Amino acid sequence: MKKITFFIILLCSIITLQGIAQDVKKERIPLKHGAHRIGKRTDAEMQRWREYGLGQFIHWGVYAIPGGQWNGKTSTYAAEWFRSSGLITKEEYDNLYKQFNPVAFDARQWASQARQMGARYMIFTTKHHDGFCMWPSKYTDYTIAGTPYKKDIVKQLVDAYDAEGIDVYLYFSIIDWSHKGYRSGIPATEAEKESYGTFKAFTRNQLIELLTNYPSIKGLWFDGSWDKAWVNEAAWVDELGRELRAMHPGLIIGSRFRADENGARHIDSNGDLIDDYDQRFERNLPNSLKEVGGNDWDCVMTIPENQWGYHRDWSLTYVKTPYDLIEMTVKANSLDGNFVINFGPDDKGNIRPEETRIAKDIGNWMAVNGEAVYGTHHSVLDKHDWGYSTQKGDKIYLSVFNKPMNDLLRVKAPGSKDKEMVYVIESAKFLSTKKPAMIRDGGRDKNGSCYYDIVIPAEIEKTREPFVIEIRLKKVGKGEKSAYQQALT
Ligand code: JFZ
Repeated sequence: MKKITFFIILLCSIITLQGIAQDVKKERIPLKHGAHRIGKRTDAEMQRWREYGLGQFIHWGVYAIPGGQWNGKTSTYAAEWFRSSGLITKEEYDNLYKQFNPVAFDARQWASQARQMGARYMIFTTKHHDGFCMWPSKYTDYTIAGTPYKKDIVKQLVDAYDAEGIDVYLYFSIIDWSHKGYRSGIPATEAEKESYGTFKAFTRNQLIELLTNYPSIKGLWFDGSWDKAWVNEAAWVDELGRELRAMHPGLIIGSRFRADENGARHIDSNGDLIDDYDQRFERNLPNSLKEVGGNDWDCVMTIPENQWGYHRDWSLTYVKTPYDLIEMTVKANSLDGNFVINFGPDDKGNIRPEETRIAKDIGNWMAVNGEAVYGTHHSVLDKHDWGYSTQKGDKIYLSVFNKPMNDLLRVKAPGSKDKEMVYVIESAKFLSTKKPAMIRDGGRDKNGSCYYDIVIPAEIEKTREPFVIEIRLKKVGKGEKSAYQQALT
């Protein structure tokens, strides 16, 4: 008897302790500089961002001159980091801009190519870590104005992309190797603090300058914000963010701009996303909605393995194919994110032929199947091995990348809470041929989920291309299902 009492007491204390532990976990830390909003933004500008589906990134700067090679030596480093490659002296690199003269640059041609690819927004590197400004900044001489080319590149791009109806976002690196006051470590002495203060003022001035010069832009895409010195400035950076937002209503800023007062980046000390969308999926797509955590997010992707800026030699790593990139685009949208493909133009202002071909192929596919991407989100269906599904309103898009050998596409409809009702496929058509699909009934499982086999016809099969089937589901009485399916097939 005593033993039983002991065990009951033990059990009760375990349960109570667990309860306390959970309460402790839930307790929120008061934060001044964490997330300023819980959950997604609900305004029209952010809704527009959410519907882009596909974007273009452009990394362009003086690093395009070496293009990963110098004095006959090739760097396997990211080409835009060439200043740190060890193949060039800092002095040589910092004088490259005196030769920057992209005579072939045609902003309208780039914008027209981007539109043809199906990009709905574009992110442009106004300033990368080297500090070189692609606009004539008043606050430094290290800009496009000091090159033989002279003309404002940011302005030309903003105007050209605006004219194509493609929203522009400005990439801005906090790291700036060209500024005397820039440092990565936390300033310790008064002199260091003062010097870092000049860098902070400079950064603020440049950001205000960008928003003033290019008022049509929709957002800022920050990078290089991981230095301890910057992370340590949580209050100041938060205030700067407020100032920029006040200047530019609707401005969109990702999670790679500022840290909270405890140094937490992207996700604050309470687990909430800082600012408007999650930037942590760079070159690394999530695999489930759980990983996404209910936040908006983007995934920026290179075409070779890890080259953002122009590299002359693309034979060093695997180069993604248009179908790889299309699959990633659809996958991103099936998990509520945007996918952004990077381009690295050369020093003359040409987009390399490989990138042009890829853009064209993606554009041709998007022109037929883009409905499965734009304005869509995750669907009510489970993940299937043949590909990804997206949804817009009551239309569900099945994007097929792994076609079954038997040319039957098995689809599992969701289970119905009402035991007497089941889901049937009300309509199904191929986006490429616009023809309806034949469907075979595939039975029902214990949970009330119904299975259907969509027949892939020879004319789709022979294209050997990823394809999309648009379906609509309908809830019917259990008994009606067989009659309905017979009528369909
Ligand atoms: C940064 C840059 O250093 C790089 O040159 C390029 O511009 C890219 C878009 O951004 O690189 C990063 C930044 C963050 C991560 C990885 C690479 N990250 O958080 O995994």
